[in-house]
Amino acid sequence: MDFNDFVDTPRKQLMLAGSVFFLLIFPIYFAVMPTLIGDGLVSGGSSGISAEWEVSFTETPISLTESVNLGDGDSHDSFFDLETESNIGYVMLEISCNDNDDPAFNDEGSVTSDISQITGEFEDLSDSGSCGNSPVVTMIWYPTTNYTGGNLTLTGTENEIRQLWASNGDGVGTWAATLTAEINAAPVLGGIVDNDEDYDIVWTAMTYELVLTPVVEVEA
Ligand SMILES: [Ca+2]
Ligand SMILES: [Ca+2]
Repeated sequence: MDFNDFVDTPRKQLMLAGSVFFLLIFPIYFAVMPTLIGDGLVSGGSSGISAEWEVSFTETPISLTESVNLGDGDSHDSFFDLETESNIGYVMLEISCNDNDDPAFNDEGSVTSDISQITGEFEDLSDSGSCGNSPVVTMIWYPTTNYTGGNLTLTGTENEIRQLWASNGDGVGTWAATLTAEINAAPVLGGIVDNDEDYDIVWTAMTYELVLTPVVEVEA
């Protein structure tokens, strides 16, 4: 039996061609498939592919506003209960006042925070200012490091970027601060022209959802 015996009919030729096809295609299939699986499917679908992404933030603020009237040396404790499942970009406290009783003798405010009831590593802040400036005191904390809310273009896997831009539960709890008023009155004979001030206290937590859009480069 020589080679011609394998190919002397059209049916035998077809069978030989089929055998050769599978001899070639199986090694190629098994060589290529693990590569495809390793890059994409096993390590989490599309999130495993490193790519360039347009990163933006859909922001939703959670706010608390209160107003207090304080006399000289009076203090007020303000509490902001923050519970959210969302990521928290920043938490800001702004205190303002507008002393128009005797504008040349501006009242003042001193603020000390208390972060002892907050999840995560944060530092207490302390600051003071004059009612001639608005706001008198601004304090800000970042549960998401370096958060600005501005758009970014980043390269990496989707998982890497979502881990980078996350607050991981930090920042929830009861934010607290104590405001102490200092009233400065113009020295006017016959009466006191200023003995109190109205302070506005605004807490804002900026929560966000991450929006990732792959950057598709169109070849010219
Ligand atoms: Ca005053
Ligand atoms: Ca006043």
